[in-house]
Amino acid sequence: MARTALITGITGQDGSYLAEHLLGLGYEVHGIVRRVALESQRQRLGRIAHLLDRVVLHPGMLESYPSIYSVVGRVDLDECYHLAAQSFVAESFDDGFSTMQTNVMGTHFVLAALKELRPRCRFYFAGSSEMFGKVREVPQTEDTVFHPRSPYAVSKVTGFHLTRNFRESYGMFCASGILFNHESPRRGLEFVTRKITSSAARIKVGRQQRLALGNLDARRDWGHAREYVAAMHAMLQQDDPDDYVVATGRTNSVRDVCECAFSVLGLDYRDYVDLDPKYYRPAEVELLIGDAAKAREQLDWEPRIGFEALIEEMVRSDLELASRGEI
Ligand code: G4F
Repeated sequence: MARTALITGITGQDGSYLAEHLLGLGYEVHGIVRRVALESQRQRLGRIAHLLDRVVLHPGMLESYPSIYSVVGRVDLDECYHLAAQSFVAESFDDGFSTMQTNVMGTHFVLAALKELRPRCRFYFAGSSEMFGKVREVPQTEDTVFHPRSPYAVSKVTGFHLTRNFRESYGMFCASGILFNHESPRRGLEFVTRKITSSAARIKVGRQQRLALGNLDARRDWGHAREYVAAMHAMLQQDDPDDYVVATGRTNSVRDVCECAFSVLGLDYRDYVDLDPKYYRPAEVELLIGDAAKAREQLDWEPRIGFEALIEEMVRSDLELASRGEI
């Protein structure tokens, strides 16, 4: 019999790739989406438009326990992937309260509803390398101490501990992925890689003149989202629940992204990029680089797409969109 999975955040970058991955494995896939998304499908369901006849969408909101409870009660779930969150770090400095509300309470609501109604359902929590923040060691592993540097990161540390607490207190199968930055042509336009690739493409076709950025020296461990969702699934197939770092083990600066993206189009980023203090964060995470040895050994997971190939894929996709006037 087909296994059934629920994805919160199914309309996002990771949710859309995960839905494809699970459908490919024969799963029955359900997703929670805001009611407003069902009413304006073209704008809000774009990433899963090609999957709409193969997934079941339930209107619901993370901010409401009754809403989550009712969806969880409706479907006999084997696995739940909790990806929905306010995931833009910069925004969390502007409105820490709603980031906390959505990310902390939302996670607690999903865990509590599963405990009540589906205690045998396996649960995945989308942890983040932002939890390492002001890093205590390089590279970061599952044992590295957290030092979160933003309301977003604090919310993810709390969600991580909640997840572990449900595992240890109630014997539920709850696992967390500590995913380092992962990008793709489906990345939101506000995140730095996509901001750069979309701007470079728009500049190339004459739809934009300049690109304003913040800290060019920040370094991240950037992988491809399509590969990272396979690790999420693998975590829920283990004999015992655990936490795993998912990363490439390579770090690049924001400047490297600029150089790579513009050079794909035969341009020099130095001719177009301006620094704007508006994009600096009150507290920055300077360097992230993960050691995914545990995922390699236990999940048999390994990233194959390198940094340059990732950025080039994003640029080429954005060039098509920019040529059609869609970005
Ligand atoms: O692309 P970013 O906004 O991603 P960030 O903050 O690293 O967070 C992303 O990855 C996390 C995993 O580690 C996720 F948990 C999180 O949800 C999200 O997906 O910024 C990357 C870096 C930062 O250091 C930022 O200061 O780029 C720097 N940056 C420089 N100029 C900029 C800009 N970031 C953005 N978004 N926009 C700029 O203009």
